[in-house]
Amino acid sequence: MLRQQQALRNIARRYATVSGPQARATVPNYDLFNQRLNKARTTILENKPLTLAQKILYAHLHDVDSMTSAPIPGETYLKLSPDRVAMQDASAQMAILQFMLSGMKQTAVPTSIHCDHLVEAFEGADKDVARSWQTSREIYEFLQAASQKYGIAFWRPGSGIIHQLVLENYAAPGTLMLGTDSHTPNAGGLGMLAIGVGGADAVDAMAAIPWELKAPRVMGVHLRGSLHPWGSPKDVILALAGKLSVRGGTGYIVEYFGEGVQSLSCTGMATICNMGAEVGATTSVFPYTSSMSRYLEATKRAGIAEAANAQQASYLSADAQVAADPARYYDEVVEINLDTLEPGYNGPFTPDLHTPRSKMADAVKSEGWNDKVSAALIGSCTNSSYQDLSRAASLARQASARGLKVAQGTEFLVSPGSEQIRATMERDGIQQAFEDIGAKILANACGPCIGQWNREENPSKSLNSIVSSFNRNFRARNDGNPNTMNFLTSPEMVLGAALSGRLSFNPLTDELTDAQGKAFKLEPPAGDELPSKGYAQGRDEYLPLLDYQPNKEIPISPQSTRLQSLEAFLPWDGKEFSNTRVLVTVQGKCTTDHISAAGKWLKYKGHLENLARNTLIGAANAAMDGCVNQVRNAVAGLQPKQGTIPDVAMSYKKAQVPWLVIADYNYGEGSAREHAAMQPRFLGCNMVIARSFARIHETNLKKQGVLPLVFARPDEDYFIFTKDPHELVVRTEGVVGLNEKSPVVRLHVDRVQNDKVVESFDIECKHTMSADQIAWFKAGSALNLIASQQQS
Ligand code: MIC
Ligand code: SF4
Repeated sequence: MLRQQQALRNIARRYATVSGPQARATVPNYDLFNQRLNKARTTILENKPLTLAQKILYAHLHDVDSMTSAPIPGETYLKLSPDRVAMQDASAQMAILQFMLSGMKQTAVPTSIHCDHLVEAFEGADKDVARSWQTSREIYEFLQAASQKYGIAFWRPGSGIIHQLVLENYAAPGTLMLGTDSHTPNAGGLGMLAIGVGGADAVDAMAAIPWELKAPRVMGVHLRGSLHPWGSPKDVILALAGKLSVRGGTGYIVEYFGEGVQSLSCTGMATICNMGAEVGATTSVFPYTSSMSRYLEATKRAGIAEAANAQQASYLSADAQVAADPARYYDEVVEINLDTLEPGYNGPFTPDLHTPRSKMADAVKSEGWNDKVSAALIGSCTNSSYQDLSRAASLARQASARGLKVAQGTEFLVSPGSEQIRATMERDGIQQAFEDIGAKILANACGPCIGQWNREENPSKSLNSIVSSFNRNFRARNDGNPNTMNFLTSPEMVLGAALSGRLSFNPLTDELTDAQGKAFKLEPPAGDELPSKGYAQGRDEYLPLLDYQPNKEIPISPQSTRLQSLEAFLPWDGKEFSNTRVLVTVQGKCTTDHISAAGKWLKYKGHLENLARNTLIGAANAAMDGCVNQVRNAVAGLQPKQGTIPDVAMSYKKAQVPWLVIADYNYGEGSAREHAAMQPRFLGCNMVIARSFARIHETNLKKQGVLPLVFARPDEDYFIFTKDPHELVVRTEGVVGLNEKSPVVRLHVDRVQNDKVVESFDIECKHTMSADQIAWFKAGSALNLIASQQQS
C-alpha cells in the first residue's frame, strides 16, 4: 500500500503543471519519451528491435525500475501513465460520478468532455441541437459544472463528435490517450496510441493512478500498392474485419506498415483505426507520415508537426529491423493489397460479414436482402473527413448536373463530425452539392449512429435496408427497428446507393438513368485530402469552454430521474460465493448494446438504478430457443416465475439472492460503456462466466467488482448450462485466496428441483486477475480502493 501511495505522489508531481483545461494539445515531450524508452530498452528489453506500438507503450511505462524482465504479451500487466483523457457525454456521466468519489481536486492529466451522443437527429442541425438542450439540459449542466470544477475542456452539443474533435485538436503522434468510448483508436490515424476504456479506467488516469493493460500482442498489417480511384481507406478496415472477424483482433494492437501507408491521408488512416474496434483490437496505429504532418499544420498545430518530423525515423516508426523482417517481429502479419482491394459492404447486423462490391448483387439475391435502400447515411466519427465529404460531393455533383436526385423512397442524411468540418463543407459548396440531390444535414453529433434517429419514415418496423459510412451495425442500433439491415461501406458507395436506391447497384460497372431518361456511368470520385483554403473555424459558440473554477458546485437533484449520486458497492465479504443462481445462459452474440441498450435509454446514463431496468434486454436465452429477454425463475417464493431478464434480476436483488451470467464467445463486444458491468453488479451479479470476453468489457467487470471467469473447456462446459439453467445453484472454490499466480476457480453446481438436489457436477474455470485487480475485487470495486487510498 505504501509503495502505491508513493507511486501516486510521483505521478501527481509529474503532472503538477496541469492547472486548467487546454484548447489544443501542446507539443509532446519527445525527450522524455525517448529517455523512458531507452531505459526500458537497456534494462528489460535486451535492446531488441521494437514495433511502433511497443515503443509508445514502453515510453509510457509508469515505473520501469520496478520491472525485472521483458513483459510477456498476453500475460504481463503493464502499468502505464497516459498523457490525456477524452470522454463523451453518455459515458462521461458515470465517469464523473465516480471521479467525484475519488476525492481528487482536479484531473491529473489534460481531459476533455464532448457532448455528442445525446442529440437526436430529427429536424436538422440547429433545431436538433436546440431541442437537445431542452431534453438534456440537466446532463449538460452537470457535465459543464464538473468540467469547470476539475479543469476539463468542455465541448458543447453541436461542436462535434468526440473522435473527430480529438483528431482535430488533441491527438499527437507518439502519445498515449484513454477515451471512454470504443472508437477512441481513431486517433491512431495521427500516430497516437489511443485506447477505449470504461469510465473507471479513465478515472485512474484522471486520478494519477497508473493504468493497467495486459501487454498486447502486435499484429502487423502490411499495406501493399496504393488506393485506386474508387478505393477508399474504409475498404481496408471492412476487408480486415471480414478476414479477422469481430474477435480476431482481441489482445492485439494492430499496426499498419508498408508502402501502401504512404498513399493514405491522415484522416483516412483515422477511419481505419476507428473501425479497428470492430475486430476487438486494443487499438490500431500508423507510423508517422507526411500526410500526418500536413494534417497537423492544417489544424493549426505546426509546432507538433515540427517536433514530430524530427522523430519520424526514430520514435515514431517501428525499428528498421522490424520493417525488414516483419514476420519475425510482429506476432502475426496480414497483407492487404490496395491496388486490388474492392469496395466492401459489411453487414447486416454484424460489422464483420464482408461482401466485396462485385459480389453484392448476387448476395442480395441469395441472402434475400431487401434490395431497396430506404436510407443512405454518411458522416459520423468514422467517415467525416474533408476528403470523404469532398469525394462524395463529387459524385453528387455529377448526378445534379444530369438533373438527378437521390432515388425515390431513399432518405439521404449527412452527419458532419465537427463544426469545423461542417463550416468548411458549407464554405466550399460541399453542403450545397449534397442538398442539391436532396440531403438533410444533421447536427455535428452521433445521431442515427447510436439510435438517436427519430425516423418518421421508418417503414413500420418492416424489413428494410440502409447503407451507412458508420462503423457498427448491431441489430436495432440505428432506429430501434430490429428489422433494419445496416450495411457499412465507404461514403463513395453510400452515394452510389443513395442515387440508385439499390444495394445491388455497382457504381464501378452499372449505369444510372438521368432526368432525360439517358443512361450514364458515374466517373470515379475526386476530392481533396485537405481544404485548399484551410479549415473554416465555424461558429464561436462551438469552441470549447475552458473555464477552470475549482470551487464550482456540481448540481445533482435528488429528485432527478437522470442523475443519481453513486453509492459505493459493498466490499467482498471474504467468503466463497454460494447459493448463486444462473440468471441466464446467453446464446450467441451479446454486445454491450444487448447488455445495456442505447437509443431511448441513453437518457438514463447518469442514473444507474433507472438504467438497470434495461439490463440484458437484448440477450437471447440459450435455454429457451434463443428467446430474447425471457428467463425462468426457480427460487421458491419469488415472482415472476418467468419474466424479462431485468424483472427476474430485480426479484433476486430484493431477496438478496446472488446471481451469475453464463455467456458465449466475445461477451461484451462493442462499446466501452461500463454501464454494462455496473448494472449487473447493481442488481446483484457476482460472476460472469463466458466462453471468452471482449477486452474492454472484461476490464469493466473487474473494475466494478464482478468476477469474470472463462470456462477451462469452453466448447464443452458452456453447453452444460444451456439446459434449464434456472434450476442450477452454484458455489465456488478458489475465490478465497484468489491469486494472480493460480488462475483456477472451481464451480460446484447443483441442479435443484422441488428443493431436492437431483444432480451435481464440477466445472473448472479460469480468471485473469492481476494482483491490483484482485485488490479491486476485494474492495468491492476499483473506485472503493481509490477512495480508501485518498483517505488514508
Ligand atoms: C458506440 O459507438 O457504441 C458508442 C455509443 O459510442 C459507445 C459508447 C457508449 O456506449 O457510451 C462506444 O463505442 O464505446
Ligand atoms: Fe458516436 Fe457512432 Fe462514433 Fe460511437 S460510433 S462515437 S455513436 S458516431
